[in-house]
Amino acid sequence: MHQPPIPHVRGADPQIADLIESEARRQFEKLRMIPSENYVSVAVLEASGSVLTNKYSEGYAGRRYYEGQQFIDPIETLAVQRARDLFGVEHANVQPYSGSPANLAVYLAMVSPGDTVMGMALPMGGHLTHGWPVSVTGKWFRAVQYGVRPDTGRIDLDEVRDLALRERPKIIFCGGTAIPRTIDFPAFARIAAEAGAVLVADIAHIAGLVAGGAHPSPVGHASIITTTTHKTLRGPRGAMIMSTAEHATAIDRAVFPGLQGGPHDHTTAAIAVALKEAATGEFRAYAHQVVANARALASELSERGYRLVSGGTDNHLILIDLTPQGIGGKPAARALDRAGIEVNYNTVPYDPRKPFDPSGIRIGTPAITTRGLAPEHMPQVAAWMDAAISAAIKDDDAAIERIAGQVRDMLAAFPMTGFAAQP
Ligand code: DSN
Repeated sequence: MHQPPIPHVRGADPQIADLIESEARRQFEKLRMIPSENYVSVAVLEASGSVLTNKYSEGYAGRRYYEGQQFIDPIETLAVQRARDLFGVEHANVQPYSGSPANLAVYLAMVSPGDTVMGMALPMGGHLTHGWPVSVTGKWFRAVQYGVRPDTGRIDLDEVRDLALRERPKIIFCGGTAIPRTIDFPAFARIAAEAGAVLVADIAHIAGLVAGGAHPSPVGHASIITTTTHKTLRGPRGAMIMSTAEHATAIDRAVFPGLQGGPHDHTTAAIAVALKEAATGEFRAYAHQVVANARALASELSERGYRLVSGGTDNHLILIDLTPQGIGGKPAARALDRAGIEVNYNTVPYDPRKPFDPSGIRIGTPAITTRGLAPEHMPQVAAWMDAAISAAIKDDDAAIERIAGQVRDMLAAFPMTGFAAQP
């Protein structure tokens, strides 16, 4: 059953209670390998589900537009201080509702409609809000986009430099959603300085790795850093913008009143709890284990003939081009899900197929590492993935069902925060 228990939801709304319980069990029984997902602690869940949701707090600590902030102000101040301490930044704003609003606030703070901005193209591993044409950031700004080299699957920093010097963007985003390799923040900083741009590091995917010392930090290189709080950082759905003191006022004004109204105080409290957890030695070990698991899994998959974009991984994420297997990303992801392995279909760089039916799948180890899986389990995980994809190619439903049962049996031995197998 769900932890903490939800008897009041059950009393008031059995339909929703049933769905929440089913989702908790689904999360318990599946290898959750979407790289942007995780399992938060029960402490984070409790803070998210607290009476803080009842409160309005437009403004910032000590400067609010509503009364009754006696306890909200210290909660937000603690969250801000913990973010500053954990990442070593001069300023933190913990109010953005999620990653896209955080990035939009950066645009509002730093540029005007029509200005040139630069980011990594979405199909190359960037994010919608880094200037992709269908996003407001690609419609309202003159967005120029960089990618990865077709032969290496890695960012070509000479190409980034040439583009930046030619186009003179006001801001340059580095980071993204499907980048399996270390981001070279010092190199991006040198390019931004040469081009007269402000460097923005979007570390949503790797924030927990940065906090845990398993990925280099952008601090000292990017003067603005955005992140969600719910991926490798293992907090609630939310986001933060961190910056040098120079940009603090512009960022704060852009978040509120520029873009948002009242912050979600229950989320702020849960972010504070997650940041406290992320400052522990246990979390550092977790961050390193996430990377060790991804490396072990990448090596197993390579040995089984899978084509990994960039040839492997340095972080939590693996992008697989399934073209050699002769199956699209979408049918593969669907088969894997039925086999108890949850991933997402994804474009690969230079994908000849459409984004809704792309060539690849994107997998990651943050959630399975939280469950307690270690590198010694990765050969089995790779074998199951391989068997499920082969079964999908052969339409072998029985094999897929068999794998789902084996995954369920294995995971029964790995406790999940948020679910108790025995009430
Ligand atoms: N949802 C994020 C991810 O899955 O990477 C992107 O917005």
